[in-house]
Amino acid sequence: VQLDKFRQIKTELTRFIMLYKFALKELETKIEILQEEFQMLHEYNPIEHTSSRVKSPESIINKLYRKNCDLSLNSIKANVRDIAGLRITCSFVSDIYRIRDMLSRQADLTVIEEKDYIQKPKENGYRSLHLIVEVPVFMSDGQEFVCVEVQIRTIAMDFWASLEHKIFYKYDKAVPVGLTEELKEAADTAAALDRKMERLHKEVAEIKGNQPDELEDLVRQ
Ligand code: 0O2
Repeated sequence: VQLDKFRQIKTELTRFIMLYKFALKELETKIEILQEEFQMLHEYNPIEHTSSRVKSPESIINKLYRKNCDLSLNSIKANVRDIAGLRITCSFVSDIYRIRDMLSRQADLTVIEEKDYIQKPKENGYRSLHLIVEVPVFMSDGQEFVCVEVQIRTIAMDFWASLEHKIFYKYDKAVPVGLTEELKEAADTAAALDRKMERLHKEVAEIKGNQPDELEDLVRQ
């Protein structure tokens, strides 16, 4: 009887984790399509790169403990909405919102939460746009809706966040005050760089917009 129970739990768990992997695959495909279409129509790709991960069991359990929730698949599904995570790194801040809008318009995807840490950065300086989106996953025995956390940020925001993450864990979450202040300053410098790059990008786009393109040149000849 115990062996049967064990087998059943194993099957349930495998299926549970698979759902998140499939949800990520679906979202990744959506992003690839947007990238290709954008490149074709605008000769410009707003996405630098993407990465994805499925949260480790240790990290899921830690989060459940932190939130004081019980340990069951239903509780995990309801309380840990970043089991599947997709990170999209863009060149410019305006691209972040452009991608958010493009995703929101897709009929089979629902944005159920948005946290804008760009308009309202965290106290430590962290900036990013976080979306919790729900995507349908079609399995052999029916359809399930699965949550994915999408983090959209610029290269500068990503650079900052990865260093901060390393420092945070190096000091076992007790970062010295001086370092915290310097990190905050670095976050503000990164934000200033983002503003400057955006302005330059717009200037270049305007100049390009006033120049004849290859087709116009061909027609003229
Ligand atoms: P990992 O290793 O990326 O998985 P909630 O889920 O809404 O109950 P939570 O988890 O605080 O609460 O959600 P939030 O604010 O959306 O942040 C979740 C994720 O954003 C984190 O995941 C990080 O990836 C990233 N993040 C948030 N704040 C910071 C920060 O100050 N610095 C850095 N470097 N990253 C941050 P995890 O689960 O913490 O880690």
